[in-house]
Amino acid sequence: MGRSNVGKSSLLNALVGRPLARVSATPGKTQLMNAYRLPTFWLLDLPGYGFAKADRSSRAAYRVMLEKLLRERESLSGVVWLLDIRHPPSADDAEFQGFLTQAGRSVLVVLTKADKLPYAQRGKAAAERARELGVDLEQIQIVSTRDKLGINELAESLLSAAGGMT
Ligand SMILES: Nc1nc2c(ncn2[C@@H]2O[C@H](COP(=O)(O)OP(=O)(O)O)[C@@H](O)[C@H]2O)c(=O)[nH]1
Ligand SMILES: [Mg+2]
Repeated sequence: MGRSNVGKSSLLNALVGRPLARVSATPGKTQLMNAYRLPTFWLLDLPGYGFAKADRSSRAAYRVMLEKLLRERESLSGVVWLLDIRHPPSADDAEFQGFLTQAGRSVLVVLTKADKLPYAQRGKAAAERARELGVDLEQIQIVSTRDKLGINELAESLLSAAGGMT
């Protein structure tokens, strides 16, 4: 889950090692919830929030879908929440965090597009994001699909998070 254009589909493809999910040249392309079945669990690629062009009724429908998923889906073992490593959480991110907190879901924060920052700045940026989000640094993983950074580590975390829930 995460903002439109944060890198959800790219990360999903990097995790499974195949181009299953469509990576958008134009933001806001993934309108449906796409489910991918892996050997021991499913990955859901959700439509991103914060797409400025969406009209009011589709925003409302989106919110209902999201709240229903987070509140009611018993088989949902956790949420992988993607944020761009370079930017503080937006108002849309804060709203989404509210949904997550209310639903009491376990969350793994993934900071995307690390290649966009020089190596030496990544640790500091991650610490800032952790502080802004109010989460422990250990709850955060840094990835770059472009540089194939952190993908295996994230896969390990997902496997262990989903492992007890099959
Ligand atoms: N530099 C860089 N660009 C990325 C990375 N991951 C995704 N992108 C680019 O960001 C844009 C949006 O990616 P996409 O996966 O479609 O995002 P989604 O809307 O969240 O599914 C595309 O142009 C991707 O090529 C990354 O790790 N590094
Ligand atoms: Mg997408």
